[in-house]
Amino acid sequence: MGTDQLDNRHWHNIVVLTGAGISAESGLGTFRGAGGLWEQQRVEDVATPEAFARDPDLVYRFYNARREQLCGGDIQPNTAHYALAELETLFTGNFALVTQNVDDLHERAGSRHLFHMHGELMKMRCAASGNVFEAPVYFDGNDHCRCCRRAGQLRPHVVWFGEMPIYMDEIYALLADCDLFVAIGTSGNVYPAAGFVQIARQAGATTLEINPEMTDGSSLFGFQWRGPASEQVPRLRDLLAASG
Ligand code: BV8
Repeated sequence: MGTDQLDNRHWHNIVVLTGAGISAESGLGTFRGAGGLWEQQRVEDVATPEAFARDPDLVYRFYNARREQLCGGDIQPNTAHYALAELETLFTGNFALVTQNVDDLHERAGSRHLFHMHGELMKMRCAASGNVFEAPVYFDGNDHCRCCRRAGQLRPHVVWFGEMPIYMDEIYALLADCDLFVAIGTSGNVYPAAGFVQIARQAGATTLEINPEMTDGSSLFGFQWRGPASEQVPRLRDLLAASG
């Protein structure tokens, strides 16, 4: 399908959903691609509350290693992150960015109206109080939280499988009002994020998938731009900035 029909509309409420694919070109592994994060670790071993209860040190090590990589200096926002931040500034309507990613590359590229529905790698949470703090690169069960001043309370501020994603009320409200929904770099495997396109369609929105590959959800999108985010997101920025 062409993109011409995207041209001749004035959009008012855009919701963008990003997944691990938008950070792939920054050097961060995706979850399900060849050599993906989950291939090195079984999901149930590291990203569930049960895994944390069973072997907290394994889970601390998994997230400490990802923070070390993210903060190591080699990982920078890529063209797609910057193009989304520019689009947010240039677009005269309402623009909301929902990300499944826990990295901070969208923020570092300048995005502001951002919902980290699966939490944030650079934050930690006290399991007793629920207080959220900026995380150091490394922390584990020996570290004391500032609120309870006890060890063993701190966990990654990340949404594990079986846990409720964050900002769901805000996200559902945005989807109900959107007239353009764009999914970038997500395989459409993880719910409830994978179901957002259906909610947007029910709201009458135009839907666009940006991904180099077909995904489980591709057939649900009215438009599909096949290619890497670094090429397709600047194209989207130029198109939408012009239509303002
Ligand atoms: C929940 C944080 C209840 C951890 C993550 C039906 C309904 C509701 C729930 C379920 C359901 N069925 C099953 C469930 C349970 C479960 C689930 O979905 N399981 C799956 C495996 C079947 N969901 C949950 O448990 C969720 N909680 O349901 O609570 C509820 C229900 C409804 C409403 C409210 C509450 C919680 C899920 C959160 C889990 N935590 N992350 C961490 O990061 O360590 S999920 C994890 O997967 C990441 O967040 C990641 O972002 C996410 C999704 O993966 P993708 O981002 O899509 O990454 P992936 O590697 O899969 O794909 C990358 C894509 O990029 C590919 O398509 C590739 O082609 C593309 N790509 C590659 N290069 C590029 C590119 N694209 C563009 N440019 C490139 N250069």
